[in-house]
Formats: sequence, structure tokens, C-alpha cells
Amino acid sequence: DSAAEMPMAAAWTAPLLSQTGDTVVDLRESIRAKLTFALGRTPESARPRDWFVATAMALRERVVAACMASEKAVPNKRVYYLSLEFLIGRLMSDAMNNLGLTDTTRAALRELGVDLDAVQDAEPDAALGNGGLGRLAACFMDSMASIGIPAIGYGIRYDHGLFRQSFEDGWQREAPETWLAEGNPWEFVRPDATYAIGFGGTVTLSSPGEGVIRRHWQPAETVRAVAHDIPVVGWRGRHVNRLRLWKAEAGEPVDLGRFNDGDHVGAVAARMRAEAISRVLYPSDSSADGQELRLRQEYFFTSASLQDLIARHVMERGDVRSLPDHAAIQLNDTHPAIAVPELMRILMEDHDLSWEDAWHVTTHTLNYTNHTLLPEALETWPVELMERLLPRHMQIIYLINWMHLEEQAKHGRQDAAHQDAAYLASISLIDEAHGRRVRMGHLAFHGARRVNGVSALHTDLMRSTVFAPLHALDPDKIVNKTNGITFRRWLHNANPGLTRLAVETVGAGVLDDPELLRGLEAHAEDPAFVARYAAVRRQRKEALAKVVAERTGIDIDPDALFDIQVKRIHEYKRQLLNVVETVALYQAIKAEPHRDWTPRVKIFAGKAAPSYVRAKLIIKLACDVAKAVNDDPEVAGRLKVVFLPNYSVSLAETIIPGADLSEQISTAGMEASGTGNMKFALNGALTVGTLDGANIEIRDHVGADNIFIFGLDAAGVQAREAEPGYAAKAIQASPRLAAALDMIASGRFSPEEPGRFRPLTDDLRQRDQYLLTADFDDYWRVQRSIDAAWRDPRGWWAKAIRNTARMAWFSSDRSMREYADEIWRVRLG
Ligand code: TH1
Repeated sequence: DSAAEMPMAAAWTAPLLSQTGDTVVDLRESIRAKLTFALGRTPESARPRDWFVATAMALRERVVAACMASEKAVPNKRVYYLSLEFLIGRLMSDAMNNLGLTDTTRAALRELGVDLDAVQDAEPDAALGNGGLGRLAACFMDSMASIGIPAIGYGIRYDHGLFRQSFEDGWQREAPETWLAEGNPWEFVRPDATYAIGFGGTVTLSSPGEGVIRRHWQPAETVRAVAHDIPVVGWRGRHVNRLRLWKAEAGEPVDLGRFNDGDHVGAVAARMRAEAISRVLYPSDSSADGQELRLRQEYFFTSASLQDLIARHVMERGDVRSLPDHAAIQLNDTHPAIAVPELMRILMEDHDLSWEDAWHVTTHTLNYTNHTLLPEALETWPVELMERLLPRHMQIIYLINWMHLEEQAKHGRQDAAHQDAAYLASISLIDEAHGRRVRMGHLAFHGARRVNGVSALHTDLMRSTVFAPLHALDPDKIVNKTNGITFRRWLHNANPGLTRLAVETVGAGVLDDPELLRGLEAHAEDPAFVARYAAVRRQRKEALAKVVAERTGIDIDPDALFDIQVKRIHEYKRQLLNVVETVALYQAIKAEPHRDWTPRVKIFAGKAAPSYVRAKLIIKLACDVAKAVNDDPEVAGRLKVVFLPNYSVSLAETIIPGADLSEQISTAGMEASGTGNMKFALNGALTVGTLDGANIEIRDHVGADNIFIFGLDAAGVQAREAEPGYAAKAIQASPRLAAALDMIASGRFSPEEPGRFRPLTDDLRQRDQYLLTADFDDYWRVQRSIDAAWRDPRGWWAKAIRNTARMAWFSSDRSMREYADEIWRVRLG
């Protein structure tokens, strides 16, 4: 009677009653009706995708009912979460589980001769984000709805989400993603919520008298933003919020003037240009690409969202001046930072507020979350581009900056340090050193009431590095809000076997209060419990092995240690460190084939930005190493290497519960938080990681004995960076590292192109910006201690269970309560 043998969904929903009162017959007939009348299909001709659409539509009706109940009363205060990315993935299991309808739906479909799992697999992922930042926004939406924070998420309804990744001989290939190809059964189009968004043009002056001067922006071009709503059902269906995504449409269906003048091509081109704004998600994670279309996207969704929320506020409260009392706006990174001048503009031009009053409202409504301090990710826009695209906003930014700099003089900062031109340059919203650019981080910081980092270390580094001079001016502005993950998706939905085991051990209350997971700790060394916990893991590893075989043709052994690194490919995340260690391990096994090596499977997945040449070369190296290792009979049964293509939210839901070891090995000080680290630890994988981002807080919670920490800390990295030539010295001091690099550089993994990986090895020998060479030996050491720990199953499982038991704090419900109390000052509904 092991948890692992239970059918997936029945595993934990048993203690949950339907929140909607539906019976199996109700739902069955509802699905049948949708299939027949909305899709025009017979059960015999329906494909899994048709069953998915019919089921989603039937569930959507139940969501709407809950939605209307939620929206009856006007809440005292709403949260508006502005994000260019919402990586929500599939929505059906959220809707079913949160409404308590999973068992009912499964039974209803079974009566129609259909398997729920196959129907769920037919749902495309909504991949409207790149990685952690977008997924965090999705977890926060789930948590806000679950704990009853009235909120609207605002973003863009991209026609094409993150590209589809495939491999051609180990090289990444990108293809467009088409999640909307057969429509989206979850969304509601709201043509009544349409706003005009201007671009370009001129600013004119007028004087209504009394010495007052007014400025009016006459845009050269207008685009319409049309609202598309996706309901977000909270846990037990008690509360429903909305994700409002904007689609760009041409101002007029076609420019009739030009059309009639015979300029058919020009009229259609203008329309294409407008609609391009919501066409595609920019595929760069943690880097800024600086293209004009990106700035157009940012302004487009920010302006539409502000217009919408102000219209709602004025309708409900009458006076725009009370906005800070009833609205808290969160800017997810600097992508919506143009909200600072846009809110000022709307308040002054459309609502006649004075500059001072507009500034008060703005700085008491906006808040800003910073997600990275990497220089290449800090957005700046050329002044020239801003003047051309958003001339009125550029004027407002200049005036904000002038007042900001004047303020320093007024407050008696007369000492030499503060009169210093270098000091003023450091706090200015305009960077004059790299050809005049607007610093969006400084703009967001200055316009916000609260600014937060996403882990304790990251927030400290905000205070001491990039934002140090601004922080000194307002020491209470920066606060820490460590990231979290929604347990409903990353434990309950992704790992129903483990959830059932938890429910049976500590009670069904654990579904509402993750702190009850703590009760598992008492069983960490109880053989009966350990056997069940291990059986769940075994089943998830078999499921993962099946997916690996289907997608790569590689057979992996579920008895081996599954060692997994899945995340965006970026040099600072150091997939290359993992690959080099793999090569060193390969050499060591070949040198001593008869030692009792701990069998390992190294699994990688993740996408590289299409223009990130170095990251794509690292993928190619991982694939070439995989091929050599997997083809070598001498290491068979000891080492396998897999690169799974097309990493996504739904693939993560399969991969993470099947992991024994979680690789979180970024250069210390560079990963602001990480959230995959939390998902793995919650599911009982042990972490091998650096003292970076939230890894530090994970160690504090799970205990130093239950995590494998290695390498330099952030201070050590700073010190080492100042030491020229450290890489050459480190390589010289490590024969193992030198041999692994020599093997890669020799062309052993790329015989058809021996110099292929020289750009990687040469860089490690010369610059090594991410200090791979500095951390290599300690990484090797800790990996061998992991080998030894694996050979003691009782010790390993006790550690794993303690991880699951001690991760409750990393629930995004906790993160959202902290934001609600300390940033938004909003009551839970
Ligand atoms: C990520 C951070 O790299 C990661 O450490 C953090 O856990 C996550 O945000 C959530 O806070 C970032 N993603 C992006 C994406 C873009 C620009 C900056 C960042 S930082 C496009």
C-alpha cells in the first residue's frame, strides 16, 4: 500500500470536497455539451486537444461563478502587479485542484472514455516568460488569490511565448512557440477595456492664464491596448483574481486616409507596426537588449495598466488624489519603470494635479522590486531614443532629476564628498558616461515608496553596491522580501505521491498550512516512513527516466543518483563548471574503472538566449560530452549525461520530483535569489550549492548538515576579482582541472572540429569572469562527499526528509504576506 502506487490525482484530493457542489454527472454532461455545441465534435472524432478545450470550458464556467462572488464587494485596497513576464505554464490543474474538482473531473472524463492525464498533456504551456522572474510573478498571482489579497496582474498577451528549443547535432535551434494556435479557453476578451497608447510626436505649450504653463503631448502614432483576462483561482476557490494581458491592435483597422490615397502598403505596414508590440516575448533572461521594440512593449503595457487602474479608482472613489490609499502598484524589475513619468503625466494632464501633488501620489503608490545587480541586466535607454519615442516623458524625467539633484544641495550636503561631481553623477537618473542614457533602476528607485531585493544577500548587496548612494539618502526605502514558490503547483500538483504521504502523516491541514510539514521531521529515521518516501521518489525517477528515453533515446537507470541542473543557460549560473567536473569525473572513472563509483546521471535542461553565442557553445559542449560519455562502455553503469530539450514549466513539474541532487552553483553574489533551488529542496532533493542568493537562507532553514555548500562566498569573490591572473594560478595548482580543460581543448569531444571549444577553455585560462577555476577543486571535493553520502541510504533519506520538512518558509504565501504587511499595507480579504 505504498503512496507511489496510488493513481496520480486521487492521491491527495480525497480530503477535499468539491468547492462548487458539482457531481460527476454534472461535470460529465457539461463537458459533453461543450464538446458538442462549442467545438462541434463528436466524442468519437475528438482529439485529446478537443477534450482539453471542452474540459477547460466546463471548468471555466465554475471559475466564473467563483469570480463573480469575489468581485461583488469593492475591496479597500488592491494590488497591481506590473510584469512584462508571467510564466504561468498550464492552468488546468490549478483550476481543478483549487476548486476541489480533480477527482470529479477524472471520474467525469472516465465515464466519457477519456483519461484525464492525456487531456492535461494536451494543454499547451503559457510560456509568457523567460525564467525565474516570470515564474515568480505566476507564483505570486497564485498566492495572492489563495490568501485573499485583491490583486490584478498586468502584462502582455504575447502571440508567441518563449521559443521552442530543439537540438540539431547538439546545437540549439529555435522555433516559434504557438500557444494560441487553437485559441485559449481560459481567457475572456474585454473590448470595453481598450486604451489608446501614444508614441512619438511633439509637445506643445499653452497658457491658461495666471502665469501657468501647460504642456500637451501630441503623439504621432497611437496603438490600442485591448484587455484579455485570465481568471486566477485561489486555493479552495475562495478568492479569484485576474491576470489582465494587453493585446496591441492598430489605432484604426486600416489607415483609411492612406488606403484611399492609394498607399495600400503604407496603411498595412502601419497596422503591422502597431500589432508587432504584442507579437513576441523577448527571449533574453537577466540581460537588457536595448531594442526600440522592447521600449515600445514596456511603455505600451505600463500605460494601458495605469490608465485602467486609474479609471477603476476614479469610478469607485471619485478622486484620483486618494489613489495611494486604495492602490499599491508593484513594478516587477525596471521593465515597467516608465510608470514613474507616465503616472505623473496622467495625473497632471488628465486630472489637473500640480507637480507636487502628482509627485506625492506617484511616490506613495509605486514600489519597485529589483531582481538582479548584473551590469548587463541593468536597463538604460539612450536619451535620444526616449526623446523620439516618448518626448513628454523625457521632459518629466529631466524635471524629476533636476529636483532630485537640487534636493541634495538644499539638505545641507555641503561637504566635499557630496558636492563632488562624481557623487552627483552616481545618484543622477541620467548616465552621462556612456553616451547619455536614462538609468531605469535609479528612476524606479526614486519614484517608489519601497524598493525590495529578493533574498537577504541580494538586498544587502543592493545597499552596498549599485544603490549605495541612493540608499544613503533614504535608508528605510530598501527592504528585503525573500522569494517563494507556490506549494500548490510545486508540491501538491507536481508530486501528488509525496503530498499524499504528507497528508497521511501530518494531516490534511498541511494542504492549507505548509508549516505542518515540520511534523515529517520526527519520521526522518523511521524505516517504514523512509520506505514510503523512497518509494515516491523511485516512482518519480521512473517517470522521469521514461520522459528522458522518449525525448532523447537515452536509457537511464533509476537506481543511479539523479544529479540535475535545470535553468536558463548563463555563464554566471556556471553550467560549464558542472560540465568540466563531469569531464574530470569521466577521466577519473576511466583511470580507475574498478573502484566503487557512485552511479550518477547528470541531467541538464535549459534554454540559451538566441543571441548568446557563448551560452549556446556551452550547450553544445554538454551535448558533445554526453555523446562521448554515453558511448563509452568503460563508464557504462557509472556515468550518463543527458541534455533534455525544450525546458518548460510543465517539464520542470516532471523533472524536479525525480531529482536526488539539485545543482545551484552560481558565482556567489550573482544569482539574486533563485527559485528552482526552493522547488528541488521542497521535493527532497539535496542541494549542492554556493553561498549565493536564497541558497544561504535554504541552508539556514534545512540545516548545514542537510545541504552541500562549497566555494567562495560573495566577499571571497570580490577579493579574488581584484587579484589579476588568478585563473592561471588556480589551473596550475589543480592537475585535475588542468587535465579536464586540456581534454576539452584537445578536441577529444569534437574530433570533427578540434578547436570548437577553445573559446571556452581559452577564456577560463585568461579571464574566467565567473571564477570557475577558483571554485573547481572545492566543487570536486563536495561532489565526492556526495558520492559517499549516497552510499549511506539511511543518512541520505534522513537528510532528504529534513529538507521537505523544513522548507515551509519558502512558500510564496509567506512572501506575499510580507509584501502585504510591509510594502502594500493591504488587508487580506
Ligand atoms: C531572476 C534572477 O536572475 C533570479 O535570481 C531570481 O530568482 C528571479 O529573477 C526572481 O526574483 C531574473 N530574471 C530576469 C529577467 C530579465 C531581467 C532581469 C532578471 S533577474 C529579463
